[in-house]
Amino acid sequence: MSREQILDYLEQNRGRHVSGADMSRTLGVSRSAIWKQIETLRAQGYGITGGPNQGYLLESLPDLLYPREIQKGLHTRCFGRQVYHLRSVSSTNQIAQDLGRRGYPEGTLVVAEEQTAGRGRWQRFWWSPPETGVWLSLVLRPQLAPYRVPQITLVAGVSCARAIEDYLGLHPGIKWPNDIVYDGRKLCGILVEMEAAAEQVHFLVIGIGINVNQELADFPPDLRDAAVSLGMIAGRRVERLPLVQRFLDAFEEDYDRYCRDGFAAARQAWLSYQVTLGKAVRVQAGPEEFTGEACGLDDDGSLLVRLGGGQVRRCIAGEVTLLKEDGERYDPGL
Ligand code: BTX
Repeated sequence: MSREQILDYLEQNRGRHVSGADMSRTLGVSRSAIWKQIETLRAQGYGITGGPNQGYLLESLPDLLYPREIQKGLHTRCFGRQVYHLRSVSSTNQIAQDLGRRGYPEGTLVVAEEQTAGRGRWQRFWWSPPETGVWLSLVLRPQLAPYRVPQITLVAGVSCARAIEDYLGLHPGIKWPNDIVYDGRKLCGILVEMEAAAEQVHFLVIGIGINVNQELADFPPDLRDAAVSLGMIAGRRVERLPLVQRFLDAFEEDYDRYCRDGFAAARQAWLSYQVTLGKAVRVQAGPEEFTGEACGLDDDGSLLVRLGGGQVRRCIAGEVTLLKEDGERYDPGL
């Protein structure tokens, strides 16, 4: 008899007390063994009332991203079919990279309640406090040349925006390449890391961080003007589980389409969320910095920027700050 079976049993009988004796008969184990497992489930956050003599009632599920709970509502073929859940970890990308090197299959998911050294792009940090956000990483194994990897980053951004929109009815924006923003504040960040040879990607790790239930005062002072959470926008507590499930469903669908048909569909979808084009921008690309007007998204996902002299520059990777006409920062420019 596994803990899982007890949970299934309680779930099938949601809303009514089930007697320890009935459970013991159906599952073929002693009442004291059941009681022990119930104690463990309680420690894991399942709200189970009652005892061996009163019967048990499952009142609430934990607000934690347990593999079982994620997988119950998932419609994917392979994303999230293998899940590693951690209470606290340095970085889910770090763990997913280790798993990738050890040959774990496409779709392997690492999800944590907290990251102590969450990372952003260019060695920046990603603030990931306990139980208030979605901090996850996926291992992917696309048949892809490394130069096309920035497109997958855009695909992930679109899927994330779509999941948020489907779930909460909010229309978030995407700042090139893939900051998900709301009213100019950062809601979600995406970090793609790869291991590749010259011609072929070995595997990718796609890391997604979504702020969900932090309040403004919870944010570190230097992020308060620039960051936002879904709960702050919705004005209520937002459940994380359905968000994770919708993201995995959406991303697998978009990723499969990308692998099959190329970038065109994701590009169109990206355009429907973007908040960068038509704006004055400053671009930091490696050691170079230039300003101009963001004037298009190229077929390969590069940002096109028209410089003062009319010349158009393509930008494959870089950091974009939206500017006001007078060159002042327009967004908080994280
Ligand atoms: P980024 O380099 O675009 O953004 C990092 C910058 O964003 C930081 O320098 C800081 O100013 C700001 N920032 C840090 N934390 C937050 C936050 N919680 N909300 C809003 N702004 C913030 C974006 O990098 C990529 C982030 C990916 C995070 C995921 S979480 C799961 C996975 N594991 C991991 O270590 N990283 C990824």
